[in-house]
Amino acid sequence: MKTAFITGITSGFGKAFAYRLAKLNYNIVVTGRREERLEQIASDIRSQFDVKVHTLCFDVRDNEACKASIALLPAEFQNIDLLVNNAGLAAGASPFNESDLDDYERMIDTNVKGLLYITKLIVPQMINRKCGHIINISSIAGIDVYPNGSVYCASKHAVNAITKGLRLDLVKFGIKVSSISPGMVETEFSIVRYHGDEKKAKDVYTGIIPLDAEDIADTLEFIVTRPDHVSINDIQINPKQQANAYLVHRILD
Ligand code: NDP
Ligand code: 8X3
Repeated sequence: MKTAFITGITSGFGKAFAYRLAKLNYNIVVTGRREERLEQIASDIRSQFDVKVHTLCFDVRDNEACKASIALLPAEFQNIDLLVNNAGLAAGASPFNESDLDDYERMIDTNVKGLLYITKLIVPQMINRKCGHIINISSIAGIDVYPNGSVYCASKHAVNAITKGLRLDLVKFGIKVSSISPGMVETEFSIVRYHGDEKKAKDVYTGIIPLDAEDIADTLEFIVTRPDHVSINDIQINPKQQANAYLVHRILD
């Protein structure tokens, strides 16, 4: 059986990935900061699927916590075949001159530095074993830049550069590196972005049918079920009503 390590499974894509990979018969290591949710999801997955689930509760922005958690992985979870770097967020949506430096730091520390901390810790055993697959969750924001989103977009452009760089450096070890770049998907993403304002978060999806987390889990399933010799570099997936990062056709009555 293969083992997957998925960051940020307490909601949204990560939660859907955890169930999907368990369904595909992966043992999984699942992470997040909200411990109660993490344990509840892990226990539900154990009750539904005949797989092993190990939980690690830590903040990906804290490199010492990343190191300590991964160092304590039980032997049976140490050979990680698939790393899904999913934990991430947007914080705020305002013009650069009105936006908040703390929000920039949260996004860069989580989306870029957190992804690097985790990857740095997991890649060495992939290199030793000359196999493995890394899937980074990027965004349409890594392809286009939209108004009021410069730093979130910058963080996802960085994810794309890291993805391409990893692919160049790891190809000789037989390690595949992919990314998924979704457009608008209704999860807790917008609630987090608007600092808990549920009305503003809901308004993001007015007049459109957004994607949902299962659509992104379908995309992940497609990538991980290709034959070993096939590497999917990136999949960009939008709702039908979204043409690019800033052109959305809303149907309002
Ligand atoms: P959610 O807010 O629903 O989920 C985010 C997950 O990331 C949570 O499980 C959260 O867990 C975890 N997380 C956030 N910060 C940290 C941290 N510092 N340390 C550890 N875990 C953390 O959002 P989505 O599922 O929508 O987002 C998942 C990824 O997809 C992100 O990288 C996002 O940028 C990207 N994305 C989202 C899109 C969307 O429209 N929804 C579109 C394109 C990309 P906890 O709070 O428990 O730590
Ligand atoms: C999240 C989707 O459109 O807000 O990455 O950039 S979007």
